[in-house]
Amino acid sequence: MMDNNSAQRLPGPQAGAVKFTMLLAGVVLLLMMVFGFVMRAAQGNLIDLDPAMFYQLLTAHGAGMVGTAGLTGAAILWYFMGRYVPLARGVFWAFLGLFLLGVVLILGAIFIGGYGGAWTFLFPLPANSGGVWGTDAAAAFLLGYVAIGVAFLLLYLEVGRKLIACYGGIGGALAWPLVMGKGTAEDAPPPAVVAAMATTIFNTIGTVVGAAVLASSLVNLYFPEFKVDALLAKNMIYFFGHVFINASIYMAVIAVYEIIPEYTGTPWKTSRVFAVAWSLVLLFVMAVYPHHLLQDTVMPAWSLAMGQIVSYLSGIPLLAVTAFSLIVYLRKANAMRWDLASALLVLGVAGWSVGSVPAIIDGMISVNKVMHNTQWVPGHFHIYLILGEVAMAFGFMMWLIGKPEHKAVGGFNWAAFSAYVLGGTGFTLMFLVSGALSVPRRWAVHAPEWVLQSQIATGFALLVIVGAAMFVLRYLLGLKHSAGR
Ligand code: HEM
Ligand SMILES: [Cu+2]
Repeated sequence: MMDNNSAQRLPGPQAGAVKFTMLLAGVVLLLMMVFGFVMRAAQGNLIDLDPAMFYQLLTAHGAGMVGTAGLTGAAILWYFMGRYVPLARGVFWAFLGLFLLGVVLILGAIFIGGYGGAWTFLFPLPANSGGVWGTDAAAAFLLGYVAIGVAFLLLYLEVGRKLIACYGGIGGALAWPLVMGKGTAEDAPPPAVVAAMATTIFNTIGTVVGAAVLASSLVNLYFPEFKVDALLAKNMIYFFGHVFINASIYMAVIAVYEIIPEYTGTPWKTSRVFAVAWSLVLLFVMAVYPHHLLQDTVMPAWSLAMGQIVSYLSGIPLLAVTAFSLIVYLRKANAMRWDLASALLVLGVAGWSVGSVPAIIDGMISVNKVMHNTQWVPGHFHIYLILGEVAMAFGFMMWLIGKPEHKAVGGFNWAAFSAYVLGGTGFTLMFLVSGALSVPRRWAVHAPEWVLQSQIATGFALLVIVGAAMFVLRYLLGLKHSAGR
């Protein structure tokens, strides 16, 4: 274990690999945003798009965005864990290689094979395409996910075993002595380690469950007599999908814990409340997934009731590890220095916290009856993805390029930040408005009375893309001078 304070000043041991990954991620985010823009423009009748192509874009956008969110989260986790434990370099390259292999398979399945069954690959949709795509395309898509799943398992295996070895087991890394009132805050692992240990555990479990349902779906594709229980498959898929996308955000917040102290000069220590909240996050993030199945009346009633109750409760530790911790910390700190990196990181925490509110609302059975499968759903998750996870990823990228003059909030940077925040807010609000008006989600063609909302949203989407393109450009130009990180 390295001394926490001296570790803070060292560049990440695999800074080059991480910087390269973030560049790839930035470019993919932009491309996927353009796909999103095209879909919204088609819903607004601004362009003519073949519905089959809409579903291909929807699939690519969903899988591509969720995958990239995971990729950026994992890169952040890897970068900062390298400050505390000795990580084997080859593992990150294997992770990236397998990840890219998965991307190639998925893109091939969609744009060569015509697969358009959405990122959730809900059984038996991959197999029942109604002639739109073939079995091989479905298999390539599922195999792409398997490659990405193996990539994540490898990464977590390395991070998990090193944390366990260096911090005295899982309990030690999760700061359980502090939770029990035995240890002191001085001896507790730093916030980043607690977050890394918790995400490693729950996303490993989520990925293994995902791998199991992927494997059964793959066998079923070629041997239909091997039957998969549809309800069980749905449970496993939503468990995996829910846990994976949440993990991407919970990994990205490590950047906030590690970088913000540089802007205040005050170390960020693990407190007892913080440690308790992270252990609750670890449990709740897994227990809450039935909120995706509230309309499945065949589910046991207790599990749906649990989904709703845990949905309410999980807001508390979520806010405790994000907004509340940040506010408590900033009050202790003397002064906060603002630049593009710190502004984006704080935006990420705010966007994540705000986005959890419409999510919890939709997790209520009485509301879900009305809002299920409306654009309310993409409304809430685009808030905590565009203004949450992706904002934190961009914040990390801006911090990586070092020099203060590249990050100062003024001129170019201010314009980029404003476009991104304004665009992101307007774009997601239009989804929420459409959802409140019962506009269904995932429809290629919109009824005339829904078109105006889609058109306004398309304009805001353009603003988001302009802002994001400016961040990526800034990053690219700044990379040359980024040797210190
Ligand atoms: C400029 C930014 C973006 C635009 C214009 C955009 C647009 C869209 C549109 C139009 C949909 C389909 C809505 C419907 O169901 O009717 C969608 C779905 C989705 N988006 Fe985005 N999006 C953006 C950013 C993001 C980001 C940053 C993420 C994640 C990191 C993301 C993840 C998703 C996911 C997971 C879906 C659901 C796909 C499905 O229903 O299968 N999007 N987006
Ligand atoms: Cu969920």
